[in-house]
Amino acid sequence: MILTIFGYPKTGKTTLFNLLTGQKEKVDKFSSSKGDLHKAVVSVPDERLEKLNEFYNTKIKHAQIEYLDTGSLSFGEVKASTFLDVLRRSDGLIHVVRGFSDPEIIHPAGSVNPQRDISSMEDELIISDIITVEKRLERLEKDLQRNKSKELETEKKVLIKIKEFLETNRPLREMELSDAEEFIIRGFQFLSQKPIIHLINLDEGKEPVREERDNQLILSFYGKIEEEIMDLDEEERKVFLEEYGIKESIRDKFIRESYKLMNLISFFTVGEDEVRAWTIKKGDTAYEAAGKIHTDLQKGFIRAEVIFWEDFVKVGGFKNAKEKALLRLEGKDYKVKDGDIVHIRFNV
Ligand SMILES: Nc1nc2c(ncn2[C@@H]2O[C@H](COP(=O)(O)OP(=O)(O)OP(=O)(O)O)[C@@H](O)[C@H]2O)c(=O)[nH]1
Ligand SMILES: [Mg+2]
Repeated sequence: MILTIFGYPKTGKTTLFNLLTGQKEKVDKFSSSKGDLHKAVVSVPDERLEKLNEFYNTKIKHAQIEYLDTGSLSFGEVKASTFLDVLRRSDGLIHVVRGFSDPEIIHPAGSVNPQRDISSMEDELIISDIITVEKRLERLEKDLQRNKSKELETEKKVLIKIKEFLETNRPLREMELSDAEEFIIRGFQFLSQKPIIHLINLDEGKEPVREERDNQLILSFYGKIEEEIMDLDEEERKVFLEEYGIKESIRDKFIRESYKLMNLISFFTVGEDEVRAWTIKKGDTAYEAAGKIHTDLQKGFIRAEVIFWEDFVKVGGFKNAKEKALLRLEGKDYKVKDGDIVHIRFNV
């Protein structure tokens, strides 16, 4: 899963990136980060893996998230940005918003106003999608003159509907789409359709923010304080955060919130060689889970043996579970649940 941090200049993007990944990229008041792109892969902490591994004593593989930190975008720049492709390839967007005051760091709009910047960025995502739709529609017109294909006609109809929706100034994540429509537009990677977290970087002492809407979440963090205590060990960090009245560091909070926002869940595979967590969407089937592990498992799918991780621990491992007939046999369409241990039976 790729999550991309982006936003207007000097909002604390790289500070956040460092907090989430433990990297030490340069953070500074004045120099421009225009062309920069930082990358880091982090493991998703999951205590269940340790519990499961007590039965195997082998290596643990956590689910992984790739974080990208883009250089700054000026107001109005998204549609023409060099980072457009990076944003499109992302599974989710993290928009860092300035909420801290610091007279030395100039805000390009002249004042600190998180709500204004959030709606301005939302507008920019919508505009960039309108441009994408218009370009495609132009092309489609030309193609249709040469070749009256039914498929192209359908695509045109869907895109016109999309365009009309966007022109009411609403992001695509709020639009109800049929599976067929969804399928047609998938390739465009529309920015306003992606799950987004607007993350406000606050001064210490300010009330934390949490607001949730369709696929959109507004949260806050305290960049400066958290940066200062980044190198402390976990216990000391906790004590410091408490002193500042901060309940949970952004690092701990973030993965949980992004999983929830994006409707992601984890399932496990266990064995002598590894105990491993995999990320899928809520509602994904055993067939889709098999494909996540390996295309061969999906192609040759026969059945999935499934047991909930807690039952597995309670009963004392796979062998006991099998003996007590606690492994359920599920078919292709079984909807995998968060915490399921899944073992795919397949034909080669
Ligand atoms: N006062 C204050 N300063 C902060 C806070 N977060 C970041 N800064 C400072 O703001 C400056 C820019 O921080 P970065 O993390 O580099 O911001 P950025 O958004 O990556 O900046 P660009 O990539 O250049 O757009 C640095 O001097 C930080 O120390 C904060 O919460 N409070
Ligand atoms: Mg930066």
